[in-house]
Amino acid sequence: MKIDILTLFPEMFYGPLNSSILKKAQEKGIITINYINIRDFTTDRHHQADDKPYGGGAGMVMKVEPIIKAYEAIPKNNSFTIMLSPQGRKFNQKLARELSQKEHLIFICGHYEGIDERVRQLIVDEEISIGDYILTGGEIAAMVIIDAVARLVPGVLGDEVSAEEESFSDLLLEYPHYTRPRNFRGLEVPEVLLSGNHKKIDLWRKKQSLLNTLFRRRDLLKVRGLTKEEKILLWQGFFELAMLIDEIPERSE
Ligand code: 4GY
Repeated sequence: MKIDILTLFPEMFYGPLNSSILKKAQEKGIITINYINIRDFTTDRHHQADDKPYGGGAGMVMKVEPIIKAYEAIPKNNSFTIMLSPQGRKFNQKLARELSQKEHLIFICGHYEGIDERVRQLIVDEEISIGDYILTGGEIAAMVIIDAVARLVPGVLGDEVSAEEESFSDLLLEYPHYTRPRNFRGLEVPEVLLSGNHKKIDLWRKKQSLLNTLFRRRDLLKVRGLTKEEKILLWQGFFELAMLIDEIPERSE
């Protein structure tokens, strides 16, 4: 997958996108990230990439010409252009999956008050928002999307199964994870995980996922639905929780 990022602040990306899994993915050549400084495509004496808004008002607006010039300088034959803003389609795992099928993504990151409307009219395929809050620019939103999309590209995660095996593809939240030591400051790892009984472990994990999702995100469960087996597992988990009441000592009235 090819990724081009149009921004006035390319240095914002260097740490996050050149660490850990995305660093490896680029070293392996599975994804290629290219940074384009919009300021390099200004033509005036002061290299001005922004200007006062027509009609007046506070702040500055990013100029259309440098962005379009920067976009036109990108070699492309089948690209998909994304602009980040709170006005966009809400980003989620489904959209991440859609974008992971594209061969070339181009991100336009705005800053200041906004971007000249004509940029959207001319080159944007989809405007995306990562949530209902206002950032100082689109850069951090672009990084969030690139991270979520890149891990779905085949070969990016070392372990091929783990991208899709994970919580959201099953529309359930994760079960709790543990590693050594068995006891940390009195907190024990659940016995079943030490049993070596993989059928039992899978059932325990499924039960934990179901309980977690029921307690924290009932909205997800209502959309997903539950099989008969899953309902039985949940009732079982429920009963086991209820049994904890009996472990509490009785207190005189
Ligand atoms: N939320 N999701 C977001 C954002 C900042 C002015 C355009 C968001 O994606 N982007 O808050 N962006 C604005 C700042 C220019 C981007």
